[in-house]
Amino acid sequence: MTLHWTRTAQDGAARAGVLHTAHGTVETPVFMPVGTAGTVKAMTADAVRATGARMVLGNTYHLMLRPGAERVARLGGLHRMMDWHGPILTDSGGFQVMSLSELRSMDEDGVTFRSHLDGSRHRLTPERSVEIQRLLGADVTMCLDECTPFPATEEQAAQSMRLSMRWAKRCREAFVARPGHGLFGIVQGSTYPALRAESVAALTGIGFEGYAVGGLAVGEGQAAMFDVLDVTVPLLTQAAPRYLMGVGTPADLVGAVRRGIDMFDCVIPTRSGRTGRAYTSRGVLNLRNARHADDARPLDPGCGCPACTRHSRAYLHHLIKAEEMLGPMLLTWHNIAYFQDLMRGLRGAILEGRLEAHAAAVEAGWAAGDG
Ligand code: PRF
Ligand code: ZN
Repeated sequence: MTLHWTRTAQDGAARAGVLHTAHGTVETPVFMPVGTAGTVKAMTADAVRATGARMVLGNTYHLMLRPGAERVARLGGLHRMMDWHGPILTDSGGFQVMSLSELRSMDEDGVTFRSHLDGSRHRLTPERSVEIQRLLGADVTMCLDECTPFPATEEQAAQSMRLSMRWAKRCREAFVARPGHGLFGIVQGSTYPALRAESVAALTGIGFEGYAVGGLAVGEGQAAMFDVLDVTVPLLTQAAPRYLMGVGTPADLVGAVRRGIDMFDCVIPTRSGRTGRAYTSRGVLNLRNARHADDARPLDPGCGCPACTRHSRAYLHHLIKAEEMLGPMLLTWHNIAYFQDLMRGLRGAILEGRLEAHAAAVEAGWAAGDG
């Protein structure tokens, strides 16, 4: 059977379910840590698993440039190379080409670009993107799309979205069905409800194992993002998983789960861990700040990660100030663990039909601060 999702509970628009993949099952709503270049930065695969994470993301763009998709395949695929034996979702490359590469040029057939690493010339088409994701061994393959820049006029957004829909059709045709593997379509259309609806209709007509909402968290702000979800998610089939790409802060995750999103990925926990920021049940702390220098308390007393159970805020502050590698390692571990705890709490609340009260309590904790 191909990759599929089963619903176990519904609370308002929010759903709890199970994603069944070639590398095991994952409970949703799920947050996938980002393992861009074949590693969740600063974490061993065992450490990632110990946070509670069960599915990670990899990137076509980075891995095709280095070490190369065919080389990853020769090394036994991304799972074996990373020693990550749970499910992997790979992004298709289009978004990273636009944000990272130089001298890109897009045409109907695909996108040509120069590597941000060495300036070498490369090309991605829908067919090649799907092939690379197969070589990597992705459980979930994403369609090649264009993440429409924000802001865009309705005309620009329409042209961009319709190109992505033509590419989605080509990705579907190029994708080779294998048990436990699936292809997700990506809804585009910027902030225009009519375009989002047209995009959902186009993708639904083609048929995918899951549907992603793309083109958000690109500068429109949380209120506009939630507005787009309010008009888009109800149009998506109840039967398939829904994935909000590149999102987000803990508050974004709670708001999107309440609106019916099942899957997320974001660099926030990993990237902010490397810059000394910690997400906790009492809000965000910047460990660079001198106010932590003599603070013997744990980062988050409710957290079971090594940073919280074995160390003080003062020590974490010292590690960050001294630019010791362990500082980013511990804060990344903590942040991923916090995001996993947050998702576990949301899943439990949906299963017990108390999501609204739970979300209010979580948000009150962030607002209260840590004293
Ligand atoms: N498309 C793809 N990857 C993405 C996005 C998108 O729109 C976003 C937007 N937030 C993040 N990653 N393919
Ligand atoms: Zn912790």
